[in-house]
Amino acid sequence: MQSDSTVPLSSFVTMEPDSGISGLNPTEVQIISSPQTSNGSNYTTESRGRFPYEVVRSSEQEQKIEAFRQVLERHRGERQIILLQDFPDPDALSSAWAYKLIAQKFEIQCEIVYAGMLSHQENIALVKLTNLPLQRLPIQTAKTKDFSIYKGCVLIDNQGTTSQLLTSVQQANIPITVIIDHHSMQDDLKAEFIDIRTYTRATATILTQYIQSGMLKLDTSTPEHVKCATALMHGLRSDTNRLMQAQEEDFLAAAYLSRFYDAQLLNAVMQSSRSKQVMEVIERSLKNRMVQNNFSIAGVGYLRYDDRDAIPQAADFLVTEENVHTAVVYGIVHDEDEELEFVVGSLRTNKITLDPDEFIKEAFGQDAHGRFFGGGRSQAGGFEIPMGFLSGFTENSDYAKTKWSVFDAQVKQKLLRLVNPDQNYPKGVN
Ligand SMILES: [Mn+2]
Repeated sequence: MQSDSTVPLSSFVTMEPDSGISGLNPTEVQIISSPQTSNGSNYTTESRGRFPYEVVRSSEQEQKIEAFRQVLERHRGERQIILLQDFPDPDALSSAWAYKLIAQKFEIQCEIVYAGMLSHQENIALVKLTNLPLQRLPIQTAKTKDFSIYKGCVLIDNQGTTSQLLTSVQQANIPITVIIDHHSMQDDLKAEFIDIRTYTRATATILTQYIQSGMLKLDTSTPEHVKCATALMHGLRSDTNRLMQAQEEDFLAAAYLSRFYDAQLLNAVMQSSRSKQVMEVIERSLKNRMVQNNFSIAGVGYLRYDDRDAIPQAADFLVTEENVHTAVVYGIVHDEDEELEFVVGSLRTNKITLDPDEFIKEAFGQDAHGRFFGGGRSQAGGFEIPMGFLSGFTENSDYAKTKWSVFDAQVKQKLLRLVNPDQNYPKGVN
């Protein structure tokens, strides 16, 4: 990798990873190999099993678990709606399922819903092979749906900014009961219980910790438990780049799940192949990419709504190129149902000092209501910019080309401003 001096420090680069990039705060989780805790008094252990490692929780973590338990207890017997991002990924899917199973222990019945598409082959395979309880709730249906049966709404692996459904649920005056996420803080949402850990690699790790604390006793003779543990393992692996970016707590969660998951089932989920459309988008991204300062940037033109997940898959692929630490892939996604178009993009990075959330926010800014066009978590980010008045009329191919070239140039300039700040914005020189 090139030396950092070629990439001028700007506000999106965090040199001192105080938010936990270097690992968990050592006072938060302690691993012991012997019954004595090394530094003392503040820890309580769960009952020791036959495994040589046990998680020791700080009193702060114990309080969080207790608060979670109390919230669920307060809502015993109610129905809740779990909102996922419009394009749910394995981390979101598995974590929502784990929440649903935990909530069941409190006789809370949950429906897991999403508004968009399951377009990634692996996600379709995950849902099909595990019978993951999930419902698609398109936004048109949501607009007329009676939400009054739900006493609360739950956001898992998102904070509402990536779900079109939140507006409908809020209009129905359904309170947000729980938010569990690991993305950077988005809107200032109020909820009865919030567990947002921006230093944690996967929401599946957080849910696994809740399970491990005794909120759900996993049992290998219960197929649903085995499948959910397998889904969590997949979610955790997929948000940590197959554990390569996993931290101690993720490995611990994975170690715990390894007692329950079905390795063959996980293998079957991961064997799913890429669709032809995804291959074509990857091909376009390869052809169109420009590499500058270790950033690979590629516009892929127009995509159908159903193929939107090809964008992150192309970014995953581009970031594997030698001398590239960060890839950004974007295109114009056409939503035929709503007659709307969006510029949609994904960022993937291996550069530990690059914060995708800040990078995306800095590059694209906010809309008229002060909402950012995107954000991220460690090593990944995304954005979605509504094209509003400029949506549509792409059946005319000359016009479509012109429109794409304008948006392509605009997105590139916004990105390049951060990639080579000096080159694009010479200070005081015109
Ligand atoms: Mn996640």
